[in-house]
Amino acid sequence: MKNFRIYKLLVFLIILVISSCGSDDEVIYVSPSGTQLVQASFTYSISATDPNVILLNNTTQGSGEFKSEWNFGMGDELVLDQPGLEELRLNGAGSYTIKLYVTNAAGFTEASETVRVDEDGVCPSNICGGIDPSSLKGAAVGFSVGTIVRDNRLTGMHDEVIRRDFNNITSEYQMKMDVMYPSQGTYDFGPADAIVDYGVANGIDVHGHALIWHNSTPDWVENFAGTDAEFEDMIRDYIRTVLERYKGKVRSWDVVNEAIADGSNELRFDDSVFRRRMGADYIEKCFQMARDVDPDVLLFYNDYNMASDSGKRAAMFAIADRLKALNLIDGIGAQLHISYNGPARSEIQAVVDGTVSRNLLMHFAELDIRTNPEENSSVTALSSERALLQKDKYKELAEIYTDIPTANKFAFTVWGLKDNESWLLDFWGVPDFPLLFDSNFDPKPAYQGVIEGFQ
Ligand code: 9MR
Repeated sequence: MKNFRIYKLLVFLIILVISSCGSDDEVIYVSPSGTQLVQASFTYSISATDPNVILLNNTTQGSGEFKSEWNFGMGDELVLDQPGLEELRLNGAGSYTIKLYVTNAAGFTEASETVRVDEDGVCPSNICGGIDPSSLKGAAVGFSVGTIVRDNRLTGMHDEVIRRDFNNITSEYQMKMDVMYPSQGTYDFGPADAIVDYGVANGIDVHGHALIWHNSTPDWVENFAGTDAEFEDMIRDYIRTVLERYKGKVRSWDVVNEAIADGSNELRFDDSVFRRRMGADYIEKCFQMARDVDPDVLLFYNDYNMASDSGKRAAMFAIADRLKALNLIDGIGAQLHISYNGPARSEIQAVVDGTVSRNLLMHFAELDIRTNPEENSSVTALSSERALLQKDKYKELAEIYTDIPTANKFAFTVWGLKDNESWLLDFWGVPDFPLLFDSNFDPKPAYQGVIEGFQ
């Protein structure tokens, strides 16, 4: 008798644990004898003749008698399941949670599915208009969504968020010359390999950034001891070594980054050892070197302030035209480090229009949107008002990008994952909140803005 009570208590506890651990989709009751178990389940398909109708298929299996009842998620009474497929018409746009309750001698079990409907009818695989709003990459149709990475930020939450939301990665600084080629004849590919391997292992495209950048030149290159011809050979060798190593693994490269001088819109001279040593056509030379090594990898020219500065934009398109005439360039990267209040939509559109009219790929390459750009600002937190203005601006960028012809789309890349990791904090020395996730990896309104803009 005592044993029987303990047995009953144990069964009660098991029922309690199992039912409280189950997800919303799954409530399991077992009989005290452990027999007559049954688990509710169903699938659905969209009717071939009416896009607003789904056909419910009760796939519950179990021994003995059981009763199946539907809750169609429209506030109705429970409806007894009929033999064969059950037809259900879902009229208005929205989400419907359909539940199936199955009862037998052991108790009842339940299964549920949420079905989305838009103006065209039921959304196949819950993706409306081709848009899957549950992630950034899901919402982006026909192009990639990128973020930046470091080799020591590829695990834990970084890894989870990258794999959930992004299908393109750019190394923030570890695939630049000063890291990969620290001294003549000695390469350090450790961090770059880790990043590229991560991309390959996870099916995420890798965008190489950046082969030639005046701001990431190692000292030995700045002070190169040989002749100009030897300098050029050294650069050819460097480009060959890097591109061969990552052939088939890196999909695209920024070959030259930020070649245009602020103010004059001429090529940088004093601060570019490449321009000084290789001549006014050094950009064409570098692109040619890259093309010769890997004709399949996509080659980009990347620069900043292309929207806000029409003079710089013209200078950049002049570079692109020279490269295009030689068939050496595939796309343009517009960095887009911008603010919540500018540049204007029309200025951003002008970058897109110039790129599309040249039949080049458009990379929105280094997106971040400052919320605290005012000089001498004492702001230390993100107000809800600024968060919404930032959302609007991200949405605007996403809309502009989405409207680009498919053949010219490439990637929409945000320069950082979460606010407290942005380069802008050090650069401006004031608090800011420029990215899509807050410091806890929680999506901000800006994240929603991008999803909305992609639709
Ligand atoms: O965000 C990058 C920062 O962590 C690096 O220290 C810096 C130098 O390698 O580069 C920053 O990224 C720059 C990018 O490569 C080119 N456009 C401007 C970016 C911000 O400075």
